[in-house]
Amino acid sequence: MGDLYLDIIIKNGTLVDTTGCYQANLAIKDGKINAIFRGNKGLDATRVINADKKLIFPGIIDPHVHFQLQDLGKIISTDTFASGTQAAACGGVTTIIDFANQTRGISPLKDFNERKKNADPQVAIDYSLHLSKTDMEYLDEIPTLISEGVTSFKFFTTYSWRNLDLNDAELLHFFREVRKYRGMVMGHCENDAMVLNYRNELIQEGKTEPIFHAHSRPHIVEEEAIQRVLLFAKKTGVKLHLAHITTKQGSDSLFHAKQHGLKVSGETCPHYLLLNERAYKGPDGYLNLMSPPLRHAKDQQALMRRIKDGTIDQIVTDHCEFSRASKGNGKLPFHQILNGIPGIETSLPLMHDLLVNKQKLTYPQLISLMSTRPASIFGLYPQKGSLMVGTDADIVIFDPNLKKTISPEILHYSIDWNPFMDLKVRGWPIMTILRGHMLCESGKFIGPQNEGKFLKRSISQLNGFNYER
Ligand code: DUC
Ligand code: ZN
Ligand code: ZN
Repeated sequence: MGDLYLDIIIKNGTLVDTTGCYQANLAIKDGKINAIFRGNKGLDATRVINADKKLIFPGIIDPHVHFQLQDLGKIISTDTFASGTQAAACGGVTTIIDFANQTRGISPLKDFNERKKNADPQVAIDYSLHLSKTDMEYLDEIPTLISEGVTSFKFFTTYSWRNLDLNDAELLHFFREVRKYRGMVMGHCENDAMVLNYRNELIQEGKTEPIFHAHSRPHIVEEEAIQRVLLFAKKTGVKLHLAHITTKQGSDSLFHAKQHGLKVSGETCPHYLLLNERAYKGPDGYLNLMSPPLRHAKDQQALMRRIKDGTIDQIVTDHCEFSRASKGNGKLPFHQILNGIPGIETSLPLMHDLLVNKQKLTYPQLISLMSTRPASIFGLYPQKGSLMVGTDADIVIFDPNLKKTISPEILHYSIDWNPFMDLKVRGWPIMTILRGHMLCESGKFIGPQNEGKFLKRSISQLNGFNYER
């Protein structure tokens, strides 16, 4: 059978990419998509999968996750790169981008190398890293980082109490340097002084329950910071990506910036679309703290409009998993509770149910938001984010009619709680394939545990835009 003998043939499925949905068979050989064809063609394979009434998606890409989060050198989140990437695979995710966080005063190259060394032996799916820049030292390492495949540089406008923020002068200087080397910046945008001010007022008034986390970071906190960094991006010409937009005002600012021709993109997360401030009430309210905080129905409707009109480019999870104990078991004031919730395993089924089943977006729109745009924004397309012959065979087989109720028991996280507890969805991934390796089948991780590889990204076509020379 020679070259024509294939590893996997997926028959009778409906393939989905950004151009449309079409009935075809897909063949995999040596980790790549080898053929897309109709009929029989006399091909044979080690495994033939009948995907009748199933959808075939390119692997989901989540370019904003925090596995094995460290603070001051200590791991504080509950997952590891191993457990996190296995849960991701069970949710149909085949590529993540995590972060190497620069420790102030330390070489970011060193932080990057350590983070990579840590992740490499553990990852079940492919991954890349953004570099979070926390001071003005070592800006001269940017070109070396870019040549190592780190092309996106994160900044924070807040978290001064954790030494993560850059001030305005630093931001402008940092943007100019990244622009010089043709990279892109990605921002967590909240006004630090306002957060501190609101927070102190609330604490002085004895208002320390979880709901006051949201009150300490009202809409203006996000709106101001987004508008400021957009101005800085305009001034310096750097490509800018806005992380986790939560407000109507933030998404409107992105819309106007795009209309004015800025090289800018933006994202939101399933929790901002599905949960609101009410999730901070009740005995488990403390678990749902993240930043920026959950908002109101009006914001959810506005975000949905900006998804539909193409302003919001991608859906990411900002996955950051903590146990009840590490969140303080409900005994801490809001400003001492660790921020972050899990989301990576449920993002595809939740977004399929919300965006396709309920909001009537098309399957190509869903795949654009969760695979193709993330790949193209961060320089992974077309190797990732497409179903094209010759590209990586990262595939999700999705049953659009399989019904599930979200609960910790059906998920692969290492925690006993979930922010989307008891939500019912129709549609669930039933197989996940990474470069031809079957990783998950029928809700179980069955694949090789460390088949994942580091993806070196290149600056050409980052954000879907080229810098003019
Ligand atoms: N906020 C962040 O900025 N990072 C991780 C999780 C969170 O809630
Ligand atoms: Zn953030
Ligand atoms: Zn984050």
